[in-house]
Amino acid sequence: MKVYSGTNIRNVAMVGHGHAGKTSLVSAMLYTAGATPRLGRVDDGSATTDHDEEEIARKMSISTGLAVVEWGTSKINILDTPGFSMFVHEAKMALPVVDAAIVVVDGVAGVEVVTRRVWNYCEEYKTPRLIVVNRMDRDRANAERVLESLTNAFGRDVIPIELPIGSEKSLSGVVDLVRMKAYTYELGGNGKGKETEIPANMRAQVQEAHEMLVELVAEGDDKLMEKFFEAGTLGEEDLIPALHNAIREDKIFPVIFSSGLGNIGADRIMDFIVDYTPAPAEHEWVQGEAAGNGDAPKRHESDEEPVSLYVFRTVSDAFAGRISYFKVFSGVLKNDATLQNFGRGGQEKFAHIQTMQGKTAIPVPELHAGDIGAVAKLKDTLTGDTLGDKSAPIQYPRVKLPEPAITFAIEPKSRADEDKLGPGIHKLMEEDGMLRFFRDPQTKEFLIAGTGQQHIEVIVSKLKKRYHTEVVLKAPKVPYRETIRGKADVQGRHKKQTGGHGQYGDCKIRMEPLARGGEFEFVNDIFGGAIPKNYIPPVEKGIRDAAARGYLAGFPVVDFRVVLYDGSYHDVDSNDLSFQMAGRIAFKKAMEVAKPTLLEPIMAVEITVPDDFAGSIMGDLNSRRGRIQGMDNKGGNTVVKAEVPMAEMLTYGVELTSMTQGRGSFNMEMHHYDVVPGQLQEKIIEKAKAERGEVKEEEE
Ligand SMILES: Nc1nc2c(ncn2[C@@H]2O[C@H](COP(=O)(O)OP(=O)(O)OP(=O)(O)O)[C@@H](O)[C@H]2O)c(=O)[nH]1
Ligand SMILES: [Mg+2]
Repeated sequence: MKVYSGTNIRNVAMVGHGHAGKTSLVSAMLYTAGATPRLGRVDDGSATTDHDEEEIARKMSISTGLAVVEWGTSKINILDTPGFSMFVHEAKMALPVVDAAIVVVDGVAGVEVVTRRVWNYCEEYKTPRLIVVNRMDRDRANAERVLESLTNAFGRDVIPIELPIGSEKSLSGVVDLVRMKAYTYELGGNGKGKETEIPANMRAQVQEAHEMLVELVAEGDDKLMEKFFEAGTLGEEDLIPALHNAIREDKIFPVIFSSGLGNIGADRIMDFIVDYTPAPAEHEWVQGEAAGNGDAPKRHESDEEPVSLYVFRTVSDAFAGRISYFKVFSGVLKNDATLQNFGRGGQEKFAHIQTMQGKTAIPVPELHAGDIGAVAKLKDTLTGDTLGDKSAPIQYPRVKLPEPAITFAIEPKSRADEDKLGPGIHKLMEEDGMLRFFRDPQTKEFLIAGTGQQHIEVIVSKLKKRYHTEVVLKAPKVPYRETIRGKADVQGRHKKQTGGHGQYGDCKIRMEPLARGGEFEFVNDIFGGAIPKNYIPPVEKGIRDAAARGYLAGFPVVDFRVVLYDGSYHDVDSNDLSFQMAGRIAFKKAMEVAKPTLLEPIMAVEITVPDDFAGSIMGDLNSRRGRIQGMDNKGGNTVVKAEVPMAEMLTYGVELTSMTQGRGSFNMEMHHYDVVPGQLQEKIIEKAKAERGEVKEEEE
């Protein structure tokens, strides 16, 4: 592959709702540009950017794939991102390294939930957008209706710069509303459009759409406006650069039409990318984060600046090891360069730099500012890291990801699996920013958290196939706690004075509840040496130990205060251990009278569903003991905020998917602890005791 630089580089991300045909369109572009010998298909596992085992098995993208086409004098790096809601954070992670997003919309469904989601990501990153209405060959595909849904959702700056010729099975080409030319294709052909006359029956419609476009472009530019008023129209020599600028500035979002499967219009998408989306060099600069000294360095995407690059993706390949995908934001990266990792310290050697065509590496001698590449075997570099010329430090901002929405307890199937589990998951975490693995300090279970049921299923499958580790998933145990609602005033005395060296400890305590979140407070209120100073910490320790082991059902006791106010000791027989025992006995006696009760974690949940589902979602939340906190309407979607006990949400992801035909999404985080209703307490206590095989501890 040739070396490209400056204005000959384009970086785009394919984004959009699942199944809109992003991956198929990438395959169509590759085939049309001669990069692959035949048209790859998602359905038979031959699509270049869905090459992972899991992607092929599930016929959907799971992580961002990279493809590259040489089109005319330009090189286009294409990042194919997943559209399924559980993996759509990958689209967000791609945006900082591209200069435009290709928003792919289904020709039948129009704007969908994830279309809006990725649109919002683009707004956040100010990413220029080109909208492709794909799958126009399908039954009931309808250009007019999809355009309407687009302008309804995203405003009147969304405007067609093409119109389709024919529809559904008779789709045969497109009319370019800028150049006013028609192109026809053979369905399933080589993808090269043949220039022809605009069909006579479309002329009036085309003329009208052309005028609308010209007016919108002229509106944004005073000089063009004048010219437009004088001449009554604008030529393509004016229109193309003006559109290019308007798109770069997010003032216009043009719409074109295609069929990925039928290979219609892929050549036009590449033409449009080259003509209308900005080259990296057109950005004024790329902003780094403020450094320790308060300076926020920035770089022009120019070969003249010191080399710097940002790692946006990491893959743990079972054979090649770790592969890091990066964008060169400034300077020229030469093969075999040694660069500094600014976040972690340490240096990395870039041996065998390459550009990726799906899973295939193509070696390159150097990569210029604005280009995207990959390298294997960096030692300590992970996604989000910035590396570069040691003398010119900079750190590009990392992408903020949401918190995981679902947690499972994970258990190895066998002893052999146990040893492999940790290392395997840690490898997977390198490539997956939404995967979490930790041990619950209270229940001692290993937990695995992710974006949803299917995400976790993918992880389990990867563990099995890549790392030959088999696991069992279970709903995680709810981390209940215990507390008190009443007061107590008790004595705890530990005495064993029969023969030999005796044991003696004695304390009097008051116990009272604290506000939620108050944890534990110990107050020493001993006057006159009823207990010598050195025996007071042992009393506290005895109480803490007993509280950690729980009273009702083995859950830690929290939110209470203990005041130690009296006691007695024995000159010979008293020691640390005896006072610890006295503390434990006092604690238990106090719990008997202080009205112990169970606490459960309450989650703050935010659920987004299409409006039609709002009613049933709220009803369902009620049955989960949820408390609705608010409701919001966001263009066709209802956002419900609620507080719901964690115990009722353990498998919510699956249930939400089935309640909303996969169109709902949710997020939740720990909010506070609250008292478990009486009738549930008994069940939980019984169950916990049974699980522990509880034998009541002997009174000391
Ligand atoms: N009829 C028709 N089917 C298409 C077209 N493009 C894609 N498909 C089919 O639609 C399905 C989804 O296509 P993909 O390319 O995987 O869609 P995607 O947007 O990459 O989906 P995710 O990766 O899950 O976000 C596959 O079965 C394709 O064969 C098209 O233009 N016309
Ligand atoms: Mg895909």
